[in-house]
Amino acid sequence: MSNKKKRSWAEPYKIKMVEPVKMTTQEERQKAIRDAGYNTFLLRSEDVYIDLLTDSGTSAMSDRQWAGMMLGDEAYAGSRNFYHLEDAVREYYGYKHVVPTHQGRAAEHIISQLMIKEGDFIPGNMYFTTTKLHQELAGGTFVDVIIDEAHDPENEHPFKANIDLNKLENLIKEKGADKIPYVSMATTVNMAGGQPISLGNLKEVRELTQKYDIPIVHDMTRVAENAYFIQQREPGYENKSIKEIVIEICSLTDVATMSSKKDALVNIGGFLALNDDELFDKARNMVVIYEGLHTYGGMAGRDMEALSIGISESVDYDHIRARVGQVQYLGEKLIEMGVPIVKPIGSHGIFLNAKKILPHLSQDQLPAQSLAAALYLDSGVRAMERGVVSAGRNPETGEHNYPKLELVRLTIPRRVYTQAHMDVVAESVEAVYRNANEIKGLKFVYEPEYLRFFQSRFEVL
Ligand code: P71
Repeated sequence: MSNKKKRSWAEPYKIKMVEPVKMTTQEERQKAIRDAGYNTFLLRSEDVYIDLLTDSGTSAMSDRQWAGMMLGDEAYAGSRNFYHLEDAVREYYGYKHVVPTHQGRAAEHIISQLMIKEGDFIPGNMYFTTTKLHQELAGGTFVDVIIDEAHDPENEHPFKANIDLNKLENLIKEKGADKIPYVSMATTVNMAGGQPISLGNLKEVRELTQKYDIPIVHDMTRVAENAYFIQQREPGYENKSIKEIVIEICSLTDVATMSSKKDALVNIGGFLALNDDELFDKARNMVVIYEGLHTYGGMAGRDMEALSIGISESVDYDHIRARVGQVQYLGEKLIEMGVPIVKPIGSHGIFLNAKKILPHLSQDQLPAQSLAAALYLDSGVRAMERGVVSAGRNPETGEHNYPKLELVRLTIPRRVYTQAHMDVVAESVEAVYRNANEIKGLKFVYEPEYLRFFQSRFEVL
């Protein structure tokens, strides 16, 4: 027998505990989605069969992490678990200092307040909702300097999170380096479809910004997933470990904000990590105003312990191959079915191209929001809108921002669902896609001021 045949691989874990999920009828789902104002954020999770709203805080912890929870030292000050976290951040990411926060946006809040002045500009590789909002609340304006390919869902560039050096340098020259407090660089860009940045590009960005003395703030929420793509795709890195690549990425940046609810496999938590002693003192002082003492920053001791262990598990090759592999499995199925999705397939989810699936709806009719509601109705699969609703309004004109990407995200929690769940999801997406011409648009009936996608309500047009 030829040994050239591709061999299957499976998840590098077995299941020790199960959480039953509720199956619902079409009538029950019809009522649930109407009661939720056609916003999947407002559904009760009990009414959801397969929950692909987000990979944030929804992953399954390992037995080692659960054992770590029992080792929580819930002292107000100087908990042993904080020192374990500090050790893990130093060993796996290489940053000198860590300030724990309750989750990622709290770290964004602190760093934005400390580094941004009124009238500043913050270039970044595509916006993320909370990151941009904190930059704006601090008086700054976000400027997108990602390569153009990132805005084209069909473009198969292997590193769609790369920064366009010309866009970046032009901005620095136009505004002046003193108006640019830092470059906001994310590894695996969420809104672009979970797309990675290459180390080659990051090195060039580092060289350019050092010339102007501009630091780099790294959103490292999914850095291990980015490292996996570098190992798989970037020449020269095929024999490096995920851990080595993660360390190299972090070494090219000055500050990092982390939502540890993703890569780091915990249900809650985050941190700010940085090298500069003076900035660390300021951050450590600010965290006590908003989060808690600097040795817990809004996290319980047990959660810090689970996080330190989660960080070590996140760079394990077998883990990351299975995690990204599961997403690729679902994506490849959908491509085979002819469903338009963002390509290449990203690391944390599949992004359905709602503009293409619902060509009869204008962006004002909220195609991605409508598609997410239709998918829930079909099978109880919960997804998230990532289009015009997420993009919000221009703070000056009050008009909707119209992003080029109008997407529905099927986000895969880590170590939670099986391949059979992925099959059920693919079949439901296919069924919705085949009848897409029957899907009606939606209109806003309630819209809050900030991060409107979370709480807005809609009615069918
Ligand atoms: C995701 C989330 C959670 C989320 C946040 C906002 C709107 C919808 C869903 C959170 C991230 C993230 C990146 C790259 C910072 C945060 C904030 N993602 N950077 O994808 O993906 O972290 O949620 O811990 O505050 O569902 P936080």
